[in-house]
Amino acid sequence: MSEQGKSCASFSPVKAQSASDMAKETGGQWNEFFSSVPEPAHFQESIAAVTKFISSKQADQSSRVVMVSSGGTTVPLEQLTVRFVDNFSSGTRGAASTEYFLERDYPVIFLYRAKSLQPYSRHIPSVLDLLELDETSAGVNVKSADVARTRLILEKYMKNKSSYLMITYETLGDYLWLLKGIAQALDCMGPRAMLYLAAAVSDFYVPIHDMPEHKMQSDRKPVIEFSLVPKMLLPLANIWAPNAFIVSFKLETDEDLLLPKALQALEKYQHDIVVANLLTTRKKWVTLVERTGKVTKLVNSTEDRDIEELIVNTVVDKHTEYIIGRPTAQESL
Ligand code: PAZ
Repeated sequence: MSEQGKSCASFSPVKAQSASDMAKETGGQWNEFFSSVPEPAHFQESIAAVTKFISSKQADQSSRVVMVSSGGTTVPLEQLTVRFVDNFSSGTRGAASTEYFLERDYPVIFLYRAKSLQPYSRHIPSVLDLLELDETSAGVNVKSADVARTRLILEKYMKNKSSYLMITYETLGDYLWLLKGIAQALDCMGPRAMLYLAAAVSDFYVPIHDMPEHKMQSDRKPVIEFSLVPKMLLPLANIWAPNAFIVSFKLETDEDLLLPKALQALEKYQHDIVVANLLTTRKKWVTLVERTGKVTKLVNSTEDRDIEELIVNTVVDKHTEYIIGRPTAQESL
């Protein structure tokens, strides 16, 4: 990477006025959301770790940083939570994409749902099935058929483990608190920062004041009233990290909705790319939609390749164009 890096104050966001006005006008909704879901217990430590990680990269003017979000979110139904609503996401997209960003020299903040898939270890679902007893030495060996594959994974992990920072969340509230904090911390990187939002985030939640404190009893039908989660892409792209390159993901089950929804999101939130995918075919093909309206279908033609390699390589090229196209510090004055 050879483009010039910029510091925090040097950029004015290139966003339509309507989106940033709308973001400011709807500010009350985010305030209401954040006052109705508690801050995660580890919030301050997580943001301190993120800030330290970013500072260690910021001085190198050619360095970029990407935050990859990954996995589903839980929506608690009780304050002392026994039950929650969840979704299907396994975290494959985020964990695999992180590996390919590391291959492209991006330091990664990996914001992932606890117990969802992680980079490198995702290739080894069961450690016990990989091992065998060595009766001669009374030790343990990796089965000979798996040695080459395991060694390759281990080599990549050892090479890259200091270039990514893992931050966990569990609930929708934890996720959004951390997303906001990380985006604000990343704003200092200007256009060299990328947010790659692969997590499957709930659109519905129960505010704390609408939730029973204790476990719901089973002597009557439960009545649960969900509220709509405000659209976080609006403040993310217009207030929290207005200079960052932002890639969101859109999942649908009805193909007819895929493109219209992606175009609508770009128009409304003024971010950079939507990667649109269908539940059933998400590992085979995705459609990349840019703010200009350009649409590119990415198809994974081989079984032994991850589609994330294609997505990440395409998005990295677009990020390069984005950085080059931004005004320099002097030009934006
Ligand atoms: O985590 P996974 O690999 O099982 O699935 C990836 C995905 C479908 C959650 C992701 O590609 C995606 O579309 N995320 C955004 C979902 C949405 O909120 O529309």
